[in-house]
Order: sequence, then structure tokens, then C-alpha cells
Amino acid sequence: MTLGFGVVGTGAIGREHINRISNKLSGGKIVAVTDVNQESAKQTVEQYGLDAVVYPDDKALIADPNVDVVLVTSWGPAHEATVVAAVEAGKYVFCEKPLATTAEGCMRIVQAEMKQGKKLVQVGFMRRYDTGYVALKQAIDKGEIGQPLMVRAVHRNPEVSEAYVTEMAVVDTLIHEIDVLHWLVNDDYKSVQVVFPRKTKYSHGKLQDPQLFTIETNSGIVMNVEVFVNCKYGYDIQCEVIGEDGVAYLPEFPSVVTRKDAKLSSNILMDWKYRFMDAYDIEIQDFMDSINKKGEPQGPTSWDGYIAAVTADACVKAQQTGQKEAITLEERPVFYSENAVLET
Ligand code: NAI
Ligand code: NAD
Ligand code: ISE
Repeated sequence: MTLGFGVVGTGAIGREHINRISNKLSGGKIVAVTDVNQESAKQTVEQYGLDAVVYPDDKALIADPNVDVVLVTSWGPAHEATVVAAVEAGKYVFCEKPLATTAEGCMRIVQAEMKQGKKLVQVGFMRRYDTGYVALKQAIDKGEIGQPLMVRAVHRNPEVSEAYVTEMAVVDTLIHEIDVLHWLVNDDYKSVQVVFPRKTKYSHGKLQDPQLFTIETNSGIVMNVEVFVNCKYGYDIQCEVIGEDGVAYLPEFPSVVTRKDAKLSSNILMDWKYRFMDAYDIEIQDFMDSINKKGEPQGPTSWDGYIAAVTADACVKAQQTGQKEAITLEERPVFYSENAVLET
């Protein structure tokens, strides 16, 4: 069955997902769009030649009987209201990260979904679908490096706008590591502490950049994660897992290596859109296929969104206090007992 998608938020990633659903993947069709900036919604319909209704707001879009799935790609603070309304209407939801900007907001979504009695929501934590992370997880799960002891991760963006402030290093950027690292090592988080190194001259008054997060898991794995969003040279994601018997690395994004003019070189990407392009394709194809085959999505759940939000709240508190802050989760409901692990 072809799923009718209604898109809320036609900005950068909204358009990327519209393009992949319309032109690359199979099983979905964009039937409706909305954006608080109505001009943006109309332009998107024209840009991609969509046969889609432009609605004035998310409520009207959700009410359209042709909309089976609500694709939430508005900015983070708007996600919760749209997701709750869509779930209450019994619609499937694919929501970009963060699911909601607070743990309480995620919990309201969890409760609304449990009330419907079936899984409706998938969160856009696409790294779980990246072939590099999947291979790294398989190596760890097979015991190739023994028990993991430490993780070193790096999340660098070339630059950000003036609207990006200290807290966004957590809720917008680190949130990807928050989701993927505990999944990678099959553990839960216990505490976090943040250190601010010397600030880059390319930052602004409201942004500490770079930032270093030390996150500890229940089994004692210590993870050092650097977020540096004005690194200038490229979009660079690194991950290294140090185990008792060896070290495993996230593969580099492939790039041709040249030897020329006394230099050995390869390119580094500048834009997040390309680094995880394949992972975005796979996550949304998998979302559509599992709805069609099993009646519910099998990717990262609302509970994963909640875990990320609780962890993010502790990270933001640690930014403010400079102290080690506890990460304390509610007990996982039976409804979410199956971990969102890919079938490989
Ligand atoms: P953007 O700013 O380019 O686009 C957001 C759009 O949403 C704008 O057009 C804005 O007018 C619209 N919007 C905001 N509030 C709205 C509301 N209440 N109703 C309707 N439209 C609304 O932002 P971008 O970069 O596309 O990010 C959107 C979301 O995608 C964010 O949650 C972000 O965290 C996530 N994202 C995820 C990425 C990933 O790798 N998974 C990468 C980039 C963004
Ligand atoms: P963007 O600013 O380019 O687009 C957001 C759009 O949402 C804008 O057009 C804005 O007008 C619209 N919008 C905001 N509030 C709205 C509302 N209440 N109703 C309807 N439309 C609304 O942002 P973006 O870069 O596309 O990011 C959007 C979301 O995607 C964010 O949550 C972001 O975190 C996430 N994101 C995820 C990844 C990823 O790698 N998974 C990458 C980029 C962005
Ligand atoms: C953006 O929203 C993303 O999700 C990107 O993956 C991340 O690298 C960037 O820092 C965020 O702003």
C-alpha cells in the first residue's frame, strides 16, 4: 500500500525527506504539506512538482483522511504538539530528532502512544541505520574487541548560525551520540560531566564552543565526546571503541585518496546532508516497509526519544553546574520492551 505523507516543516531536512520519498524510495507519496512559513510550503510543492494540499497548520493536515503518516520536520520546540495530535488521531509519525525538547514532553508522547495500543512513532535517529555504525556494532556484539571499556567520539560541524547557543550543542548536535552510543555498547547511561575548553574565536557570545562531555554508563564504560560546531574544516564524525582485546573504529566516509604535488590527500564533507545520506534513505524505507509488513514501525521508538531527552536534560544541567550530574530513567514500560535494533 502506498502511504500518504503529510509533512510539517518544509525547511532543510523536510525538503530532503520529501525529495527522497518522492524520487528515490518506494511506498510513499507526499499528499500534504504545511509550514508556519506558508510561502516555504507553497514553494516546496512547486520545487518538487508535488500533487499535495498546502494546509494552514498541522491540525488541518492531520485531519486529512489521505494522510497516513505525519512527517515532523519543523524545528525541535514544535515537535511535541504535532506528534501528540497525530498520535491521538491514530496516524503514524516519523519525527526528526529531538522527539520533544524535554523529558516530560517525550513522556506525554509515550503515554499518548500507549493509549493507542500500538507503536505509531519512529524518531529520526538515522545513525542506527548507517552501514558504518551497524558494522561497528556487529564487531562489538561478536566480541571482537572484548568488553568495551572506553569510547572516544567527535561531532564537528564547519560552522553554525548566531541562533545556535550553548544548550543546542546538546539538544541539536550531541543528541545523535546520546542515541547511538548506548545502543552501540548495549548499556544505559549513569552520569555526565561537561568541560569547556578555551573558546574558538569563531564562536559568539552565547555559544561555548568546543565542549567536552564525559558520560559514564551503568557498567562503567567512560565515553569522551567532543562537540565542536565551528571547526571550519568540515563535517566530521568519529567514533572509536576501546575494548579489553582491541579497538574498533567507525569507518571514515569514503573519499578518493590522491597523491599529487607532494601531497597525500582526500576530501572531507562540509555538509551533514551528505554524510548520512544512505542512512536517511534506509531509515525511511524501513519505516514504510515495516508499517506495510507488520502494521508498525520497527526503528527508534518514542522510548528512545525519551531516553535521549532525559540524557540531554542531564547534559544541559551539567553544562550549567560544571558538576557530575546523574542520568535517571523511569522504568521501561513492557510496551517498549523490544529494543529498536535493526534486523541485519
Ligand atoms: P529548518 O529550520 O531548515 O526547517 C524547519 C522548518 O520548520 C522551517 O521551514 C520552519 O518554518 C518550519 N516550522 C517550524 N515550526 C513549525 C511549526 N510549528 N509548524 C510548521 N512548520 C514549522 O530546520 P531543519 O534543519 O530542516 O531541521 C528540522 C528538524 O530536523 C529539526 O528537528 C532538526 O533537529 C532535524 N534535523 C535532523 C537531522 C538529522 O540528521 N536527522 C539533520 C538536520 C535536521
Ligand atoms: P529548518 O529550519 O531548515 O526547517 C524547519 C522548518 O520548520 C522551517 O521551514 C520552519 O518554518 C518550519 N516550522 C517551524 N515550526 C513549525 C511549526 N510549528 N509548524 C510548521 N512548520 C514549522 O530546520 P532543519 O535543519 O530542516 O531541521 C528540522 C528538524 O530536523 C530539526 O528538528 C532538526 O533537529 C532535525 N534535523 C535532523 C538532522 C539529522 O541528521 N537527523 C539533520 C538536520 C536537522
Ligand atoms: C543538525 O540538526 C543535525 O542533526 C546534524 O546531524 C548535526 O550535525 C548538526 O549539528 C545539527 O544542527
